[in-house]
This record gives sequence, C-alpha cells and structure tokens, in this order.
Amino acid sequence: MSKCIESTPRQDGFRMPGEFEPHAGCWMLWPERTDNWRNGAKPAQRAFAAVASAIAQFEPVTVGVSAGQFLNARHMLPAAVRVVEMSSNDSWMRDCGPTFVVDIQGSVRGVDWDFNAWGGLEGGLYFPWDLDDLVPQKVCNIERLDRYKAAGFVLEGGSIHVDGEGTLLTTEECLLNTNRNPQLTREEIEETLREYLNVEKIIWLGRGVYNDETNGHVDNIACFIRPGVVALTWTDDVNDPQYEISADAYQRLINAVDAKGRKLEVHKIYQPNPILIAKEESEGVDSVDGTLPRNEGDRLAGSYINFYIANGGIVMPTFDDPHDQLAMDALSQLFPGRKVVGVNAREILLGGGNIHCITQQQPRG
Ligand code: KQY
Repeated sequence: MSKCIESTPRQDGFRMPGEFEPHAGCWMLWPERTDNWRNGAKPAQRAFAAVASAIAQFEPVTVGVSAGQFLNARHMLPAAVRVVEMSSNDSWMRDCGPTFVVDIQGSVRGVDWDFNAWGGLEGGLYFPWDLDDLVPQKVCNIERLDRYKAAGFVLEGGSIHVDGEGTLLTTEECLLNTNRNPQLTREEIEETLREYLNVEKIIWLGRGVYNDETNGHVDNIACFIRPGVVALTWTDDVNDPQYEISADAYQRLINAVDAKGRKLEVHKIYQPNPILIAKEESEGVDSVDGTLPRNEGDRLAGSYINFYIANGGIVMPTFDDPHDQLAMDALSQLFPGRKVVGVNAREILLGGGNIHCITQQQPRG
C-alpha cells in the first residue's frame, strides 16, 4: 500500500540521508522531447543508457519511459535495468522525482514537492509540467512507499544537498528566486526544509554555475563527499564568469559550521574548459515557443560536481576535456573504496543538466 501522509518527516522521525549512504537503487526517466534533445533525442538516449549501465554495475536501476518509447528504451538499456512505463514531460528525475527520507527502523518514505519546471510561467523551461509533477506519486506507488505531500512548496531535488547529519546546502539564486516560492520568506523556506528533510542547519551559497538554466542548482556547483567534507567547482581564471561565483561560494563554505558544529573541509574541483553549443547541435533541436532556445555558441553549465554517488561507485561526467582526468583523480582520492566511472555527458549537458540531474537515489533504509 502507498498512502499520502498528513504529518511531516520531522514529526515522524524521518530524515533525508546523504547520497553517500547505502541505496536500494536508482531511478531515472527516458529522454524523448525533440524541443530539448537534438536529433530526435537519439544521442541523448545513448548517453542516458550509458549512465544507466554504469550505475547498474553498482545498484539496481529503474527507468521510467513513455508508452511510445517503451520498446526502444527496453532495447537500448541492458537487461539488468528495470524499465517501467511512466509518462513525464521530460527526463530530470532528480528534480521532478521524490526525495526519499528514512527513519531509524529502516522505513523509507517519499517527499513529494510541487514541481513547476524550474520557474513556472516566470522563466520556467517548458509548459505544461503536469506529468512531471505526478512522478513522485507514481514512483512511491511502484515501491509501495508512503508519501508526504509538501503541498504549495516548489522544490527540485537538484537544488538541495544534505550531509544526512542535519546540514543542508543550497543556493539563494534558486531557492529565493521569485519564480519558486515568492510567498515565503527565507526563514519560512528554511522552516519548510527543516520539517520535510529533518535538517537543522542550512548553508546558503550565493549563485550556482554560470549559465545554469535551473537558476543555480547547488548540485552543479557543490556537494557533500561525506559529513564535514564538500567539493566545489573551481577555476583559477579570474576572467571567467565562474571565478567570482566559486570564490564567493568558497568563502561562505570555509566560514560555515555544519549542524554538528564542524568546520567544513572544502575541495576544489577544476571545471572543464568552456563548453559551447556547436552549430549542428543547435540545428538538431526543434525550436518551440516557450522552451529555451539552444543557440550556437551559447556556453553550457559544464561541471564535474554533477556526479552520482552509487553503492561502491561514482558515475561522473566527462567532456573530452583535459580536466577530465584531473577530476577523476580528485574524486578517486575523495572517495576511497568507490570505483570512479566516467561517462561522456556532453549530450546530457546539451539538454540543460548532467548525470546527477537525471538520477535519484532511493535509500536502502
Ligand atoms: O537539473 C537540471 N539541470 C535540469 C535542467 C532542466 C533542463 C530542461 N531543459
């Protein structure tokens, strides 16, 4: 049975675990909309399949797919990956999917936020988003998990990271944006996060990665490696627009203490060289009013921070860039005991996000 619960996770003793805690598996959605993914979404589907295969080495993966794409997805994905029919407006499970919470007995429940496609009618990335908004309910039904509905509160999973010990990392650019919860003050937003994720301390960064179309999701700029340890995207190039953003984030992080009163250890991960949309990439996307244009020469929000932490593994984006190996080496050192696997993620980046944005971990509980 899967029911909608009226109370909050905090009231019931549930908390959001860190991504580095054990997983029951990983959820994804299948890309197909041709106004976001070039060339009929075929290159993106190959990239999503590569991500699903990489994660499936470490833990069970389920991919939700439309009826029309079921057979194609089943064919392109390895047999170990479970494919379930699930309609959605696009394929960003991190953002439209449920956030899972656990209690001390090992029970797992979902949190179902309101989703408005990264800003609704004020700069959102597409309309409608009604099918995406149903994804948490569908996932919880399939898993027979009870669900908390955070009604009236807009949030995407990529806009938060937690350490599982009471600390949450987010950005002002996204959570305080007037296109998310304009009726709420910063304090009320913090209070809602405390209730639904059972955190104590919220560490606010300023902005996310330069040109990130999500209004600066934290999962592209910084993340917890484990409690007390954070990775941050970085450049030493003072002329790069990312420099000032990362420098500000660094200052905020080294001056913060977490919920347990610890100072944070901050590791800089050098970003890839600027990644620009090529002519043929731009031309492969259907131009549709109300969706973000993909113009030749526009800079994409490339970052190595957008990786997925699996049981015993890290699945990280690579870009055929000289910094790929540096980032891989850094993550290998930061995650001893996990095997780091790189997946070329340019096709995912062209759609506006990366590996973390298309995945959602379900904790083991
Ligand atoms: O989390 C993300 N980065 C999702 C971006 C959505 C892009 C839609 N075109």
